[in-house]
Amino acid sequence: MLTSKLLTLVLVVQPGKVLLGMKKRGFGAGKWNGFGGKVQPGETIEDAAKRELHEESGLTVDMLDKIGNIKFEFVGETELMDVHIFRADSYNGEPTESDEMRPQWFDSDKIPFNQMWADDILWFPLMLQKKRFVGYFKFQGHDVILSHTLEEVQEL
Ligand code: 8OG
Repeated sequence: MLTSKLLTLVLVVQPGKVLLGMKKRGFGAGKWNGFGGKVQPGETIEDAAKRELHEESGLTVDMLDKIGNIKFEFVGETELMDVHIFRADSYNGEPTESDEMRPQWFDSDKIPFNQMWADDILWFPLMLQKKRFVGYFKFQGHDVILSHTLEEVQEL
């Protein structure tokens, strides 16, 4: 049976650019990504998203827009990763390197997809257009997508 683990992911967006962090250690190390991590017991998903954003980038946000939910299955593992994705269009503070992430702004047309999770190239365009989406990706290892679904939705 598959159990699932709740995770958050926040993309900070400004006109024409998006903030990513180079993951320095742990799961997804060596990849550019948004900021996020595991939801802790007793915490709402949105509070976890804000906490992880702050811990990893130094930024605080008042408002997060819920934009996506993707479930990831890794062949041979019994735990699904249930990732709740948010977009922030305004923030407070300056991006600051943490133990886990080195933040950097990227032009929206120069996102380094070849150094990111393989699914990101499929849903980043929706995220940048403020569209909402749900998806399911089945991975073999960390680089190969065996099958997936991805659809735009009106509400999450
Ligand atoms: O706590 P930890 O850093 O291990 O959390 C993993 C982070 O990676 C969390 O923010 C969710 C995110 N993440 C996945 N899979 C994928 C993916 O395929 N694409 C992107 N962009 N992020 C992912 O767990």
